[in-house]
Amino acid sequence: MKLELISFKLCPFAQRAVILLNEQGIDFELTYINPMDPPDWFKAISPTGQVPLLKANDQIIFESSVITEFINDISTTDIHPKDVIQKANNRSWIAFSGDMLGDMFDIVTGDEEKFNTAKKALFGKLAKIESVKDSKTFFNGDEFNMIDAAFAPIFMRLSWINEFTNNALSLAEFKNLSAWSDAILALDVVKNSVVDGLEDVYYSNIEGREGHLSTLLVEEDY
Ligand SMILES: N[C@@H](CCC(=O)N[C@@H](CS)C(=O)NCC(=O)O)C(=O)O
Repeated sequence: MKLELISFKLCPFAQRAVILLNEQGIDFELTYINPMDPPDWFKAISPTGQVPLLKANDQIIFESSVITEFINDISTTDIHPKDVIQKANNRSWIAFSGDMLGDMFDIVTGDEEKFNTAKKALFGKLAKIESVKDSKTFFNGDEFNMIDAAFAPIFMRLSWINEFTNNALSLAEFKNLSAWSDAILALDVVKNSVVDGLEDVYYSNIEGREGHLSTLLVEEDY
C-alpha cells in the first residue's frame, strides 16, 4: 500500500501519526505543507483544511485518531492492549488528550487571562490522569502503546516550555505522570518523530505569538 502523510512540522496531531508509522515499521512518504497557507492541491483533497491527512493509495483518510487507528489496522502487530476494556479505556484517555492540545494552544497564544485559564484547565486534566496513572513505565505497563504515542507530543511541548521558561508548566507535582513523560521522551521513536531543530522553531513560534507565555521566556539563544 502506498502511503503519503501530509503534515505540518509543528503539528502535534501529525506527530502522533509519524510515531505510529515508525513504531510499526511502515514505509511512508512525508509531505510538509503550511495549513495556514495551503497549496491548491491540498485544498482540493482535504475535507477539513487540516493536517494530518493520510493518502492510502488514492483514498484520503483524515482526523489524526482515525489515521492512527488505520495505521494500527494495517500493522502486523497490534499497538493497543489486548483486553477490550483496557483498550476502550485507553481510547477514552486518547480522546481526552485532544482537549489538552487545545489548552496548550491557548497557553502558547493567549494573553495573561487566557493563559491562566488554559493553564488551570490543563493542570486539572493532568491531575485527573495522575489519579489513574501508576508507577509503571508506560500507561499500561512495560509496552509502548498507542496511548503513549498520543501523549508524546504533549509531553514534548511541555518539556520544551519548561526548558524555555522558569518551569512555567512544571509537572513536578505529578510524580507518576512526570516519570511517564520521561520514559516516553527518552525513546528514539519519539525523538525522531520531529524534524531536527523543531525545538528552536517552537521557541520562535512562542515568541512570534506575543502571548503571555512569550513574556516568560528566559533563554535568548534559541
Ligand atoms: N481534529 C484534528 C485536528 C488537527 C489540527 O488541528 N490540525 C492543525 C495543525 S496542528 C491544522 O491543520 N490547522 C489548520 C486549520 O485548522 O485550518 C485531528 O486530530 O486531526
